Amino acid sequence: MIVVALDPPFESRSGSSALEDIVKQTDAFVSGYKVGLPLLIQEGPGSIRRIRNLTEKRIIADLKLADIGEIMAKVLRILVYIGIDAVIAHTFIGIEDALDILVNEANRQNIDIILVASMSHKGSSRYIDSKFGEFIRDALELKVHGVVIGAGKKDLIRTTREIAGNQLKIYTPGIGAQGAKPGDGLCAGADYEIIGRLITNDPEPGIKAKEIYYTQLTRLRECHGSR
Ligand code: BMP
Repeated sequence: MIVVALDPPFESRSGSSALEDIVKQTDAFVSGYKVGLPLLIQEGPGSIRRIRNLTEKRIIADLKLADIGEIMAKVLRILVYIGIDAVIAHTFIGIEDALDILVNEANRQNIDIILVASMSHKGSSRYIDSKFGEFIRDALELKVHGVVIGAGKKDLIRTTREIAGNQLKIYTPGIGAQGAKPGDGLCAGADYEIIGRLITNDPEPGIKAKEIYYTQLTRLRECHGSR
């Protein structure tokens, strides 16, 4: 139920094997990995291939795509080539000539699309959150794999689960460094918790991931009745 956000630099380790160390140590306890601009800019696209060679878990490319459809489809084809399984895009760009083209290409390439429905930072309330209901409707209309909702937004997570049932996977970032606790997203109804620094900055990322995994299980047992 953990998706590790692999955003360098990794505080407690240096050198070219830092990324490999984290993936190898955490692989047994996590559901997938999320890679984004920090990794791509710092270590290049080859870094995704290096991860691919180490794990069969899902690799999610988090470029928060927000462009015209043809360009996003082009980016998706390149990402497929380097071994990713899912791509995150913004929802606010709209369906016509944008998300419709991206989703068609993703379906052709057998790639999952995850849409940003609400973010974990405070500023998300200014514009993004005011369109939340429409974003979820768009995600359902497009039949995408899932949505991102900040782990602290428990009401939005609950509402999404109520509206979407199991048609959307819910990914919740904002755990640890940003204040929410492991299990907060899951207890509100999420499927996965996206966790970066709490794991990647730990001197023992494998032990930390294992500890978080068992915390998630305990929290889920405790909160199950009130979900
Ligand atoms: P951390 O656990 O270190 O705070 O990292 C969170 C990760 O989730 C980062 O990769 C960030 O880009 C991503 N993220 C987020 O924090 N909030 C969002 O609303 C959406 C995200 O993708």
